[in-house]
Parts: sequence; C-alpha cells; structure tokens
Amino acid sequence: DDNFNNAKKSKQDDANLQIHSLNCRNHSNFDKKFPHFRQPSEIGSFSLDINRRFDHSDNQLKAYVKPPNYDNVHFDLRQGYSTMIRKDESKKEYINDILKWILKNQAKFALQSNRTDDLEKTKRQLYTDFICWRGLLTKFLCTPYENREGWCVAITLYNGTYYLCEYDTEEKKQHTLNRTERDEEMCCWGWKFEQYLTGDSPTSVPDTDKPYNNCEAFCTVVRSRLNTHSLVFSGEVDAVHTDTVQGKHYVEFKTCRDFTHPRQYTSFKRYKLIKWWAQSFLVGIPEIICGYRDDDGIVHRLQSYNTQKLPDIAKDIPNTWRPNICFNFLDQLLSFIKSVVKTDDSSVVHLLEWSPGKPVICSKPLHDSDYNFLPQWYTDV
Ligand code: 0WD
Ligand code: CA
Repeated sequence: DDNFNNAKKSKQDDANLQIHSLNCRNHSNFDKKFPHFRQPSEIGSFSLDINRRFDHSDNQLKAYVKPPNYDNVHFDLRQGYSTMIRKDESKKEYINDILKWILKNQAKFALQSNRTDDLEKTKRQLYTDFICWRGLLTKFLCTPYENREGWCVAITLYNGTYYLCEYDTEEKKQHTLNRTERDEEMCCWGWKFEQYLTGDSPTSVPDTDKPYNNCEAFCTVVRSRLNTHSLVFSGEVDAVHTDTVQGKHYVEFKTCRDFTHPRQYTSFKRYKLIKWWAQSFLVGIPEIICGYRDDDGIVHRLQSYNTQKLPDIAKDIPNTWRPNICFNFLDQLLSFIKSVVKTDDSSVVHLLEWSPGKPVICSKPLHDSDYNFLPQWYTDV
C-alpha cells in the first residue's frame, strides 16, 4: 500500500460502502521521472472476421499501400457509405476475444514461471497482473489531461490476475442516442480511409469499390511491464508497412479535419496528439499516418508522424501534456487497483469510475452483479 503516496483511501461516512479514491487532479503527484516501461513485445495476434468471429490467425492483417505523393491525394471518404457493413453495436463483446486468445496460448504464460515442474497445478495461473484492451490503457494514460469524457471499468481478480473490462458511462450512452445522421456517417470515415491505403500486398491496388466494414480486425497481443505491474493487452492494428528507414513495422491510420486557423492546430496538439501518442506508444507502433480532410470528407494530403516525437510537437503550447505525468498516473492507478481489489473470485467485480474533475473511485465488491464479465467457458476449463 505504501508504494504510492497520493492514494487517499478515504473510508466514507457509511463504512459499508467501503469506497476508496485516488486523486488525479494534482499533477505534482505524478511529476517524477518517466517510470520503467518495458518495450512492449508482441506475444501473439488474432483476427476477427466479417461476422466478428474470433480467428486465431493473421488473416485480417493488411499491407500498407503507400501513395507516391502524400501532398496530392484525393480520397472521397463518403463513397460507399450506403453499402457499408456495420458491426452490431448492441452486442457487447467484453474482453471475450482476448480470453479466447489466452485459452489457445496458455503455454506462453506458463513460460513466465520458473515452476515448469508443476505445470498441472499452476496451469490456470497467468503470472500476469493485468489483462485488458489497449484502448482502456489509452484512456487511463490520458486521464490527467482529460476534461470531457469519464470512464467506467469493471475489475475482476481471478487466479491472481486482474481482468479489466470497460463499460459505457451514462454520458456515453446519452451521447450515442443523440448522434445525428451526419455524426453517424462521419464516424465511418476512418474505416473508409483505411480501405484507400491497404491491400493484400504493398504493391496491390486498393479496391475502394467493394463495400467496406468495421467488423474485420487484426489485433496484436503484447506483453509489457510498468514498474511492478506486468501487463498483457491487445489492440487493433491497421496495417503493416515495410520501408528502408524503420524496416517492418505496424502503422496506425487517423483522419483529421485540416486546419484553417492556428487555434485549431493548438487544439489538435492538446487534445488529439495525446490520444494518438498514448494509443500507439502502448503497443510500440512507431508510425501514424494522418489523412487531412475537409468537411465534405475529401482527404487531400497525408502526413506521417513518428509516435515518439508527438510529445515534442505538442511542447510549444501552454500547459502541454507530458508523458511522464501520464505514465506515473497509470502506475499509481494500477497500484491503487491492487491495494483495493482483494477478493480473488471470478464472480466478483469492483467498479472503478472516473469523471472529469473528480477522483477515481472504486466500489465495494459486487457479487454476481450485472457487471460480471468473465464467462463460464473461461473459468470452467
Ligand atoms: O475497451 C475497449 N477499447 C474495447 C474494445 C472494449 C470492447 C471491445 N473492443 C474492441 C473494438 O471493437 C475493436 O475491435 O477491441 C478492438 C480494438 O481494441 P483497442 O485497440 O483496444 O481499441 P482502441 O485503441 O480504442 O481503438 C483502435 C481501433 C480504432 O481505431 P481509431 O483510429 O478510431 O482509434 O479499433 C477500432 C477503430 O478502428 N474500434 C472499433 N471498431 C469498431 N467498433 C470500435 C468500435 N466500437 N472501437 C474501436
Ligand atoms: Ca485507426
């Protein structure tokens, strides 16, 4: 409990509530040197097919087809919207695909242990502190600078591992309900953009006449460590690129409204670059390719960003975000989880919640609640 100093564990008036909280407004608590974060290494991957079915292969990994001239492209992101194949958003996927991958790769976890002699007894041990989606860690990293969207996470401690699963906040549910037709369409521009830049090989011609979709995905699974916390997480990867400078590496695609005013560039540095950096840095993706578009959904130019350099690009704005703050916050948040969640039981969850301007709060243990997310097929084997 003593390895973090700002976790105010406040026993509330009602002792039964047992709410614990972690302050995250005071950045000086996190303004120490960048903590040890082990270079994430890929330990596996999987694909999701057009029906969102788990596929233990790299079938959905696409090749980056590099346009010859980044300053002169013309991608119409509105094309094909009417035939786009949409993922069913009403089906919650929890962390099931990661769990499926784990069941098929238990040996990769056993190797973490020196006790290979007693494999039978220990085979349900992952020797890993945290399992989650990369997108959740991105949100955690950005929390010290986030002032709009909160988050809600269910945590289950099972066989010594903390499993984290994100749930929509009330605000997010309302926001989704209030989306306009144009919002809906603009949400899909990113997937159309991917289609313009990918193919089966780096030299194929992208087929932008076929319907695009947001169902198929290729996900990398990585292992890393942040100080005392070992982590295994998975994130979606847009494409693989091979060039003479960086060799073979993954790339992330983004779209962004082109700037017409310096104010927009400042806002881009403050609110977008932090998210781009956190997301790609976590899985070690070194290159982000941004398509700058207008309001009609036409991308006119591309720009490649080196993930590691994004904090430098954002340095010249007042009160900029800083990577050491983000990572020390994440370190303390993970320590906080370990200090609060003590019951090792697959049917128990704690809810960890945060909204802007507030501390992070962790609920008392909930037994067999609506937030249970570890399925029987995972815990029964
Ligand atoms: O906690 C999460 N992030 C969850 C992710 C909870 C439950 C499911 N998932 C799924 C997503 O649907 C997706 O298939 O996991 C996969 C991606 O996980 P991630 O890499 O941890 O997610 P994140 O880093 O937030 O997003 C990566 C990409 C997005 O790219 P952009 O450029 O927008 O950051 O995953 C895609 C999207 O392309 N993605 C989605 N695709 C379809 N439906 C969704 C979604 N709701 N969310 C992200
Ligand atoms: Ca993307």
